[in-house]
Amino acid sequence: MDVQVDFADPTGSLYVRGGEDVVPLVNAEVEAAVEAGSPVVFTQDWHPEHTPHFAADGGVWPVHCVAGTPGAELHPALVVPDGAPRVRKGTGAEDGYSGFSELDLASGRREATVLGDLLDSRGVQRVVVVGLAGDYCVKATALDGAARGLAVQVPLELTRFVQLADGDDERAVDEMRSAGVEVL
Ligand code: VGL
Ligand code: ZN
Repeated sequence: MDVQVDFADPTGSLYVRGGEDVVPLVNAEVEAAVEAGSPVVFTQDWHPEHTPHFAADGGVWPVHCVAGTPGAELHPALVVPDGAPRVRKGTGAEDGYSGFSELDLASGRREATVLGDLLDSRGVQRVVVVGLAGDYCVKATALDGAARGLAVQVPLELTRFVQLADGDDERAVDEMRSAGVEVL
């Protein structure tokens, strides 16, 4: 999830502390998955210049991951296997958290991304959710995955938390565990 410059690089506009440290571990997980013949999907937070997701437009976040900007690129040290699908989310007037769906803040409707179909078409029953950030995108994706009936694992070594408020990391872990996500 969202191993992008704005989150994972210390110069990023929404730097998640320690984000760069997960990159080599994520690479190892990706390599292991590829060797096992398992599909690997990369997500990118991919926002318009103006969205109610940003503080400037009524939301909570600094401007980040604007479509097509350097900050929205995947981290340069991230190894992306040839042909690995990318799912972009947060692309409209939406929140950008779950890889499976986007909430259109204007209409209040939740719409599916391609991720669910992609996993279904490959017969995937178990997913490992890694990357950034543990209290937002990783959590939302893990919860949606569990709600779809997937077995979901979140290895804590492979994520970092934004922690807008103290304890957000523990609350996110509790929430995921309560939903049946295996937090390792
Ligand atoms: C995320 C904050 C704002 C995430 C996205 O992908 O975790 N967090 N936008
Ligand atoms: Zn975002």
